[in-house]
Amino acid sequence: MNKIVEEIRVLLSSPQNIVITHHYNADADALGSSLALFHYLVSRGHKCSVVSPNSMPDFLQWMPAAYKVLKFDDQKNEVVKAIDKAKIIFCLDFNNFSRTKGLAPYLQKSSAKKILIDHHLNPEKTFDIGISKPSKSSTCEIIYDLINDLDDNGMIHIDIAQCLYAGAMTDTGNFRFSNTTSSVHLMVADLIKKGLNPSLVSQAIFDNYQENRLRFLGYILTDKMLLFPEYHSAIIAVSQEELNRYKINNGETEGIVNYPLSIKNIIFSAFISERDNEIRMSFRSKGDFNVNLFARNYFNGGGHLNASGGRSEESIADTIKNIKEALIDNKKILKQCYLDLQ
Ligand SMILES: [Mn+2]
Repeated sequence: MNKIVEEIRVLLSSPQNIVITHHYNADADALGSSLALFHYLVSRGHKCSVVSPNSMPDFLQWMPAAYKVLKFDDQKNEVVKAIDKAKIIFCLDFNNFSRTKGLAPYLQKSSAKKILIDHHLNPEKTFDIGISKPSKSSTCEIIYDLINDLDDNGMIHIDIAQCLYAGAMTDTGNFRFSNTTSSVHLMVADLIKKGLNPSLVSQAIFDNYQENRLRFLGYILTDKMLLFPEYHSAIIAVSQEELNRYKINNGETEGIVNYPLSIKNIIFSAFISERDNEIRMSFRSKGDFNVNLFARNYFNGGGHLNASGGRSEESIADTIKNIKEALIDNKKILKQCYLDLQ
């Protein structure tokens, strides 16, 4: 028997006050895994709150019980109260407290047992119990495994299934990325047997945008995508002014970084956006080009082998320049990774 699972089994053997939290700017995996775990723990008789560092994007509001999520940026008192009462804090889809921004000090000073459940590389060693599985498609899949390991597969109802599917679908790029394992397909098969309708979840996430988001996409792919064929790379950078002009909200740029990878010879893509005086960067790759390392080495970030993020304190123009220099540094590796894919 797995020691960590047994420890969690003991912790959950009597009703507890529990907080579930995830990283800043929640995506479908962060929110989906949190709400799936929430529904499961509530069914088992625990008192549970999901706490988010900031407000969630519109395309995730459909998730069952999303309206109950407490947001630190505008419900600070309720969040602090929930953390004070908690005996257990589940930390999902991040492995470094700094990823929760303003919420981090409250989580760190809490005396609750902190349980990490995550699939990013290089976890921080500050959690009491850790399930860190970078080989898994998503945190949602690890939550599914945990529920199974606790012998509660029969408790997975439709709300849990929808949340789990949403995270696994988006973190695998609709089951296209290299993290699309047999285990994630087996999970999906089981969820469908339990009544999940995959196309409803897919529509709720991907077919719910306003016109402006598609116009924006057209604009940036036409006018803003820079290609560097010699490095098999692409960079897209958008300013705050451009986001304002197209009324693009937080979260609505999600996934845009993947578009350049559909070009035949491109194996690395960077998306840079300026918001609230901060430059955020997303990196994606195909094959063996390690963007976790790339983000760590050059941009104070990290993530997975083929998907990562970073930050820049500099202007957009200087950030583009820095990425280009990093690409020059990696020219040989990029070429080799490209050739390996042919
Ligand atoms: Mn994830």
